[in-house]
Amino acid sequence: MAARKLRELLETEDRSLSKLVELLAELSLRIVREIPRTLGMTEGMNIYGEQQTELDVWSNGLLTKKLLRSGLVRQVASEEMETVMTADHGEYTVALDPLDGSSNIKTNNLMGTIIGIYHDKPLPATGRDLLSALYFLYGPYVEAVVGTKSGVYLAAPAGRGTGASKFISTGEPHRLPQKGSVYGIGGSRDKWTPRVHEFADTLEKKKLKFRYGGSFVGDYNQVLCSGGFFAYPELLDAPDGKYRLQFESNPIGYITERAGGKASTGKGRILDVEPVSISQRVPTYLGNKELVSEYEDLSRTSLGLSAER
Ligand code: AFP
Repeated sequence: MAARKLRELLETEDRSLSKLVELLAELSLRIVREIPRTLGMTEGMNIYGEQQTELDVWSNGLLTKKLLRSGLVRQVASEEMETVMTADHGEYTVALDPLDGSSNIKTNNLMGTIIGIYHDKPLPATGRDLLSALYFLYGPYVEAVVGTKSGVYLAAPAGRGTGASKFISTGEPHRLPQKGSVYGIGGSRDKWTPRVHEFADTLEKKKLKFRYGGSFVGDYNQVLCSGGFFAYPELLDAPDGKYRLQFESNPIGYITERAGGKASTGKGRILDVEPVSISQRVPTYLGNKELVSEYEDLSRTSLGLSAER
């Protein structure tokens, strides 16, 4: 299949969605340009008690303002805001993690922007209702990973022109490789539950290579491209793990399923979790179907065991 501009590829599915993704792609390139100029921390905390970087605040402001003024988006919720923001009109609802992995700024490691797009659904919403989900990975190059009902497209700003028109995709939907070769698991090892330890041992025995950098988009992208398993699991002191259902687990879970993989809370499908609040967290297990199912089986059989290792 011939290389295609991302905008044109999405236009064949839905004209307005293509315009929205075009705007997001443009903004992602602005965020990347801003990274070296805005390296500091703020005094502020987000609603989860995490200290915000200047770039968290700046990118949240940029995305929220531009989306609400676009005429396309009626509601925006963000990991960095306590309340859902509303515009007078627009057909889409957007859930944002404006700068995932922002604590990686000081070490110049991977970061990204995660976006869930719904058609006219109030937030919080179930992942089942997502129309599209995407992320931009800020690595050696900016990569757009866009999941829609027809599949997952990877694109890089390798074309001519400015902003979003530059993003070029092979035009072929991406699938998780059948046999996985890498894995990553977040959280401190001393806080992993016995079943998470046991499953990490299983993955080692299967000769998967451990790769972990502390940014969801960066770590997940390795699994999407090489196949394998990625989790931010339940922890002994945080049974719901770290990831926010609306802003992290649902969008990446959607992309995983569209690429032929599986996205689980350890007990069931992430996209089926009924949301109880905008800030809700869920344990998150993603990757090749057989591996995620194997973890679910282990989880079922070990339920009721003591948390001591
Ligand atoms: P920050 O945005 O504060 O850097 O958090 C990033 C994150 O939510 C996610 O991107 C990482 O996978 C995870 O935290 C890393 O957490 P640990 O440091 O606990 O492994």
